[in-house]
Amino acid sequence: MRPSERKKPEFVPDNFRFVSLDKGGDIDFSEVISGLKKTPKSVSPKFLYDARGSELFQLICTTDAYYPTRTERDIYQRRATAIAAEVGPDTIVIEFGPGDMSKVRLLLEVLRPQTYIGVDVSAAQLEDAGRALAADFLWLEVLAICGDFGPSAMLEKYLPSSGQRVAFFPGSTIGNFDPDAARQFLQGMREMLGSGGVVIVGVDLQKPAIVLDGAYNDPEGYTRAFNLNLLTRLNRELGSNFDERRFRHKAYYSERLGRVEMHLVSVIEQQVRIGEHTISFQPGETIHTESSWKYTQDGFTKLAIQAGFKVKRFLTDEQSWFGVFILLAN
Ligand code: AVJ
Repeated sequence: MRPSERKKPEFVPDNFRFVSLDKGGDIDFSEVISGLKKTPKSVSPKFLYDARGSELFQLICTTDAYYPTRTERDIYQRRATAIAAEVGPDTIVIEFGPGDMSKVRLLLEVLRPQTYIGVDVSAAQLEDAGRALAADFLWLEVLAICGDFGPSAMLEKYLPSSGQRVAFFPGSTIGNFDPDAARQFLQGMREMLGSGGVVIVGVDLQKPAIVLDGAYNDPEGYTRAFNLNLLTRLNRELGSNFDERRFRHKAYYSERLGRVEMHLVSVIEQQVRIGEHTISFQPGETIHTESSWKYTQDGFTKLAIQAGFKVKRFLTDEQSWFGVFILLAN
């Protein structure tokens, strides 16, 4: 993180701790290069979330077109008591990719966990959000861990030994994984949680393409800016020379695959330098920057069962646009 991106030091409450695992949110150079040298070209969506990217994603969430955030929030708001009843008392809530931590806030007063742990790749946002959460909920132990999220062995040493572990994975972030990787991720969670552990996971559901295409092409242009910001970040952090004007945003729902694909399209034939590497683009060639898989209730239930869970409860909105699954580890 650059000094300019860091906010001024503020009051740090006693119930807040911040730790950074290995990379601390910096770009893994070799991972980006190898993705750009593949055919078709791709860059992991986790790189979209530098300080500016996180800001833009928050703006996306305020648009009318991007329905998932408000739909999911509504489910937590209306059903917090039902969720707490399924989860039980004396818990450690571990959230993967908490962003601004606004969703867990909707559950905290009823869930009343002893400890909250947020794991995210965006150091800047994580530290600010964690500090603010601790200041607003002084009875709660708050731990912010910066690193690649996922139930890694690294996490184990930060987990309190007593208390029921509850993994919270909202926002349909799980949709960024291909189904095989999503299954593996859930299996990893199953191991971290142990038998009886609970997962609360938010999953965006399949729906007409016109709604999905709209959600990833908001008229305000935030999604476009979010996607193109990846190139700005690579230029700044890896010293590449992408020209943002020579790429355009493209996002569409593939009904066949059940996923929204987001790409950066090269509008002309061009070459881009990153250190010693040269990446060539044909006109119309794309960098695949994100997949956002959409599930049916049945489809996600099958995946959860394969990963060693049963579905204790499925909550949705009136239009069945978004699903919140409460999973119980076998
Ligand atoms: C935060 C990964 C759930 O896939 O809908 C929003 C990110 N990308 N608009 C999603 C995103 C484009 C978002 N997730």
